[in-house]
Amino acid sequence: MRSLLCLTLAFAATTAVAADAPPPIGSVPPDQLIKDLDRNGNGCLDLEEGRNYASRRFHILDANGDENVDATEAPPGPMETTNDRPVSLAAWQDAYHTRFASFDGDANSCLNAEEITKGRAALGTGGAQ
Ligand SMILES: [Ca+2]
Ligand SMILES: [Ca+2]
Ligand SMILES: [Ca+2]
Repeated sequence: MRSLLCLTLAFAATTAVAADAPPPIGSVPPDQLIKDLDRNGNGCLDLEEGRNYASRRFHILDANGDENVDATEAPPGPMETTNDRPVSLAAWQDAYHTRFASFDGDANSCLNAEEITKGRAALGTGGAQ
């Protein structure tokens, strides 16, 4: 958690979002992501492990508690899973699920560092974000 906290602080310093919000899941290095979020210790990021992180971040970003994250609470950015604003928790999670499935090359509902790296690279070349 220590390095994730450092990332959080670095992110907060460069943006206007809530200071205690964790960084977008897409901005955390793959090895770090698995190290920090692998609760069941199977060495990869399960759908639920990543979704819990994304959901927790949503609630922290939702400063006014209206169950939507708007552009003032979290401006769209290159590392965000979805740039839709305002976005509901359900839409936020749906975007995460879609992203997860596109990364999960062997369809075992768990992402290893290689799948995350490849998935992010594919997004970069595909121009999706
Ligand atoms: Ca896991
Ligand atoms: Ca809100
Ligand atoms: Ca997999």
